[in-house]
Amino acid sequence: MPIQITKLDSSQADFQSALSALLAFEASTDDAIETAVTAILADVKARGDAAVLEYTNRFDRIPYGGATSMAAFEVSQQELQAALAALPDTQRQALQTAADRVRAFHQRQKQELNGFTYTEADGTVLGQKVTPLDSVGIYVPGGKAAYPSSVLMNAIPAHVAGVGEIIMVVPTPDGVKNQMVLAAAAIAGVTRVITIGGAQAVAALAYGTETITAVDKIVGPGNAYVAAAKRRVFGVVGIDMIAGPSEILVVCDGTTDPDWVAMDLFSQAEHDELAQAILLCPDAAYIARVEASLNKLLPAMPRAATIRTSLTDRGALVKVRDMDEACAIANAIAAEHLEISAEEPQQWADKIRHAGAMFLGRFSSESLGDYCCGPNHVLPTSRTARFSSPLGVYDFQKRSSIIHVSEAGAQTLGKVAAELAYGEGLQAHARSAELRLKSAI
Ligand code: HSO
Ligand code: ZN
Repeated sequence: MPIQITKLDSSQADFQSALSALLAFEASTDDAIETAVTAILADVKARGDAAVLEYTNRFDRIPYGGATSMAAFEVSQQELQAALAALPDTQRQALQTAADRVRAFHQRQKQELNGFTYTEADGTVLGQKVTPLDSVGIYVPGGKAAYPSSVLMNAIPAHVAGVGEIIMVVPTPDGVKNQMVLAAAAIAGVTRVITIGGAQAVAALAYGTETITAVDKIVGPGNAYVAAAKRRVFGVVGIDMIAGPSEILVVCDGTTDPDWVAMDLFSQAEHDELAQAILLCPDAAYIARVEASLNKLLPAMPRAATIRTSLTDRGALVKVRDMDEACAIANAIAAEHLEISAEEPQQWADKIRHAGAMFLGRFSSESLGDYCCGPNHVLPTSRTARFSSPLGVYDFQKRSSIIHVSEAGAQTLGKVAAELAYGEGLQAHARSAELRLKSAI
């Protein structure tokens, strides 16, 4: 059966509302999940390791009657190295190449984040000091979304930033460890791996337990329980974004092999039934060719069912007037991934302001970016690219202001501060500034 993908035309009167309906996505908030997560967080906060142990044995169905101490969930550095050594050579080399390239890209971000100081005429020095976070937790999902590439994308920027302690947690349903995930941890500079997951792992990282030192920030994707737990511990610790389903928007001028574009749309659709894959193109005949490719290529896909649901429920083929209009619509969509599959992509890229990552030219398939180009694959979804950025070194650094006022500076600034402080009715502030005036009264 052909894929029932939505077809839109930007010249239709109801185009804007059809597009809005297509883009509408709200992460479901489930009261039952919220209640369960609240209880787990409180329990781990109160009982520490004992609670984490119980939940892990129960939810992850740890075999042989379950673990009797948290030590059973600790993965040693030797075990990580052994996992790396045991990978097939080609897989180990690919992981290594990807890690090297991701590291090289993120090193550039670090250089851009140098602090600064400047000295005013009266000798007052002002500046900004950048420091890495002391410790972070990286959540890695178990089961079907256990991606080694995501271990690299989360841990490497933290490592490059200079974070001292990088604790990775990963659940092991039925006690089964994902060897490639462990191997990725070995390469990425993770300092500690603990095979726990769910809200209990988030709680352990946020509050600390007898065996897990509380971290300063928790990053990484997870299921609805993990997302709810991260939202709730925000404030006690920092968190990254709460990622929504994957998205790909292809803007094509009609010159790329339609099979390539079809497979690029599949590549994100295969992540999730809720993933979103959209094509914008000014050439109606070309759109028909892409649709033919979609139907031709789908049956051979192992994840055909997921792809079909994603394309049917949330995908679209959109005929636009011209490439300029495609760029305007792309800005409105603010997609996580934007491919500009066109002959001269730069002219169109110049018009794009909102996209998590831009892939320019027909050879830049989004899948290359997911694994090994170097830029991060943790990107803003659900139109949040309007105001947020890819995960980066800057997410693992923070800034402190530096203020070193000279004696001369205290004279001029003291009068300004005192004036404003009296205006705010804050006498101690005013006096604190005035006591440093030479003519102190
Ligand atoms: N495309 C995903 C990341 C990923 N792809 C991991 C493959 N593995 C983020 O939207
Ligand atoms: Zn992907």
